[in-house]
Amino acid sequence: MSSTEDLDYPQIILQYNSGFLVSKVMFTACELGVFDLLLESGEPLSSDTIAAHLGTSTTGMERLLDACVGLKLLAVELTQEGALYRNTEISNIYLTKSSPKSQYHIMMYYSNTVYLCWHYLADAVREGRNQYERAFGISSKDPFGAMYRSEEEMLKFMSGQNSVWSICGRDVLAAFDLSPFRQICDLGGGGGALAQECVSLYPNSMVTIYDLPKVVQVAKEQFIPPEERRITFHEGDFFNDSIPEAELYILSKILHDWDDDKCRQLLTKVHKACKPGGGVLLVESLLNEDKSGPLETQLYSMNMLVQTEGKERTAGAYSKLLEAAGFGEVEVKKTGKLYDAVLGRK
Ligand code: ASE
Repeated sequence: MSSTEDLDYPQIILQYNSGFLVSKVMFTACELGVFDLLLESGEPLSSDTIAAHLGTSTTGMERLLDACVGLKLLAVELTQEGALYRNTEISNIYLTKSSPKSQYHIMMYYSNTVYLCWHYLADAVREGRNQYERAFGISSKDPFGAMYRSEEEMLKFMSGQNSVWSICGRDVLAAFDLSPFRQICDLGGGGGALAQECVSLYPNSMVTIYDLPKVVQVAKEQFIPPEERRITFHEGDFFNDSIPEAELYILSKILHDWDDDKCRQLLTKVHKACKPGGGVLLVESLLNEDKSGPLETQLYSMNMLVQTEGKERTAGAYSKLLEAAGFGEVEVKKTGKLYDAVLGRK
């Protein structure tokens, strides 16, 4: 701590105290369409104009905009007509709905679903399990039954997961040279953004998206263009149904949903289905071996507690799971971004 800092109320406590307010301000400005309007308008706007366009109160909107300025998500200039607000470059790229790198959908998922589960974080820690019963009044036995409790929730989750790959997809797929693998199966591939990134980076690859029938149906109808011939679909439940043969299996943010037993069960099944010489690519956010961080991953692990049966793990822990299932020559690549890559071979 620096000598100028007040020990009676250190900066770190002040900041963490209001951390959740910060998230909700950003989520709310996104949800109400503030960043979209300012992008479309092409010129700075007053809070009254923004409030009128978005159908909100003027008093609420002015305060929301000012908080966004404090967060550096908006810039303000004082003119004769009063304060005028505009997007920052970061907001234009990541917080507008139409941008190719938009994080809008994951934010809406955090704001309207994840946020409600986190209300019961203390209960989750006491009980060591997810909080669907308290948050939504539904059984927590089957986490994906709960997460996909309605078509709308499933769509929000799929869109949210897809938006992450616009930022990290290329890095995790380029971490290893996957060009020798032609026949790829993306287990739990969801909306298919990673599969699309894969066929674009490796033009000779064919990717089968394996997911629950209702997920595959939505992926076909709403996410993957029908002219994309290099992507096919396989409907099933990877714990209870058979897994098709492939040269490479991608398990992207799958193992973090499950406990060690279920992970070993799934990886053993994948190992049996895998062609000799083939492999498995795990895409996950890796914890440091010494438990020192990264903070974002430690927080994700808490989120896995409130939402799933899983947790985030170290590269060492994933290597052990792979080896227990029969995979060898395990290699780890940290990308420096949120998600990393672990490759095992049969
Ligand atoms: C899952 C991923 C997520 C299951 C539940 C989830 C995400 C949010 N909720 O496999 C997206 C990634 N974010 C986190 C916190 O891991």
